[in-house]
Amino acid sequence: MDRIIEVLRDRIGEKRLGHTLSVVEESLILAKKHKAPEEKVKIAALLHDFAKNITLEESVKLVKDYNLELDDVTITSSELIHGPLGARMVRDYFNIGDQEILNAITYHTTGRENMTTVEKIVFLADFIEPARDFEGIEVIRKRSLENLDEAILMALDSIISYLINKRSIIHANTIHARNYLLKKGIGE
Ligand code: DGI
Ligand code: FE
Ligand code: FE
Repeated sequence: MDRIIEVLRDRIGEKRLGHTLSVVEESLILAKKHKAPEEKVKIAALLHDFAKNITLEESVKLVKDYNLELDDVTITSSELIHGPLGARMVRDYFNIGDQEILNAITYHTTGRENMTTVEKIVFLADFIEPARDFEGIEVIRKRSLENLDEAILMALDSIISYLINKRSIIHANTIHARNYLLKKGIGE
C-alpha cells in the first residue's frame, strides 16, 4: 500500500492523491456496509484515477502501445479515456490480474450495466467523496449507505443532466447503466 501511494504521488500529484485517499475511505465504508470484499475495493479505489494526469494526446499513444481497443467516444474524450487506460496500466505497474478490480477501474467514470458490488462501490465512492459538492449530493450520500442501486441511479441521473446541460457526448455505457437499473425496477 505504501509503495502504491508513493508511485501515485509521483504520477497524479498531491491534490489528486487527496481525492484518491478520500475515495478509498468512502469505498471502505460502503464495502463494510454492503459486505463487499474490502481488499479488492481498496485496491480498485486506490488506483481508479491512475491515468488521470496524462494528456489526451499521450493517452492515445499509450492506448496504441498497449493495443487497447477503445470505442471512438472513449478514445476522443479526456474525461473518459483514463478509466480503461488506467486499468491497463496498473496491470503492468502493479501486476494486478484481478478482473473485478480492473473492471472497477475501467468503468468508474461511466458505470455499465450489471456492475458487481465492487464496481458499484468504486463508482459511487468517487461520486460522493467529501470534496464533491453539487445539488442533491447529500441525498445520494445517504442513499448509498442504504441501497447501492438506488444511489447509482440518482448519480447517473445527475451525471446525465450535467452532460446534457454542457451539450456533451454521453457514453453509451452511462445510458446502459441507467437503463439496466430502470428495467430492474430500481427507483420505483
Ligand atoms: O476522475 P474524476 O474527476 O475523479 O471523476 P470521473 O472519473 O467520474 O470523471 C468525471 C468526469 O467525467 C465528469 O466531468 C463527467 C464526465 N463523464 C461522466 N460520464 C460521462 C462523462 N463525460 C462524457 N463525455 N460522457 C459520459 O458518459
Ligand atoms: Fe476518474
Ligand atoms: Fe476519481
